[in-house]
Amino acid sequence: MPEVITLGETMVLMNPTEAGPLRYVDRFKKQIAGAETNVAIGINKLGHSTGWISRLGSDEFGQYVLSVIKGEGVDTSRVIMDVDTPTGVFFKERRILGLSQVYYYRRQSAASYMLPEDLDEEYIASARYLHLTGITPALSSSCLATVQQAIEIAHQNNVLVSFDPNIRFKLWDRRKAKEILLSLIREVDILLPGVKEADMLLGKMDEPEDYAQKFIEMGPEIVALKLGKTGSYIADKEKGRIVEGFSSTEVDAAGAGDAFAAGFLSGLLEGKDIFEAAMIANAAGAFAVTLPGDYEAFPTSQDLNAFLKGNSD
Ligand code: CKP
Ligand code: MG
Repeated sequence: MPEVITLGETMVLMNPTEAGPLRYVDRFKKQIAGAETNVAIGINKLGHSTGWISRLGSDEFGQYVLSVIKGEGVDTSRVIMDVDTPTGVFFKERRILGLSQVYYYRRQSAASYMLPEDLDEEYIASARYLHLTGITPALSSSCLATVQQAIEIAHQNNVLVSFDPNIRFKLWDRRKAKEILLSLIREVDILLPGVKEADMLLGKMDEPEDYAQKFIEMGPEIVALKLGKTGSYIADKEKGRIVEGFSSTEVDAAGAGDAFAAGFLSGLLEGKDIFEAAMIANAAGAFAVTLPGDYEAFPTSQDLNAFLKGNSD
């Protein structure tokens, strides 16, 4: 049974091979993308077993997504293939001056129909970590109920829950996002927010430690606040500090947060302390941004060891 289980939607990504407004772009590379499978693939590359719970359409795109994820070594035995609903699709648009964005075609997708009854309790109970993100509860009320139920199962079975808020304003409005995400954050063990997400959830604060402190008061045992190239601020109930980041050449930032989560959970699985785990997480994040696509540049354990050795010489 997998050491880490994730749950969420993975879509076909139509990734333009050229920059510009999509009305002028006519070439795309077909890939797959989804925050939770990014994490599962990332942990797998670092040498630990992972499983993914979801629904896909029983269509060509669903078969494609399934075979890529299987091919990356993630257990897909609990994925439901649904004949009545389609696999989600999204497009990236690469522009200058922060105008890059994504266009989702995922409303009423197969994954948006996930239900608490889809969850195999024994499967989740046998894992060490359950990784969730704030994307899934934004997809539908049944997806929110599924996430809540998965957390409940994890708690009953001493499985630690890690959570990346991954706030997507294209999926829900600010007020609802804030209310639901804060209620979920109270239930998780490890929280992995970006600093902008922390601003949105808690209001602007002066220092990383202020956000971490506030989140810890709410419930999580560990907070890893992602600070971009600076690195991350890591805290638990007793201690906290910045762990410096690594520089790398950025080609595509999508997936960096997921590589961070993969590195952090892999570190914890190996018995590292929170600061060592954060160093691995920062390094995985530095790898992730170097290629187009979400997870293709994530490091293997050999890559990571060579990189860390090179950076310590
Ligand atoms: O926050 P990240 O850039 O790491 O997340 C990227 C993923 O799941 C992307 O793969 C996309 O499929 C999504 O986030 C999403 O639903 O937005
Ligand atoms: Mg993210």
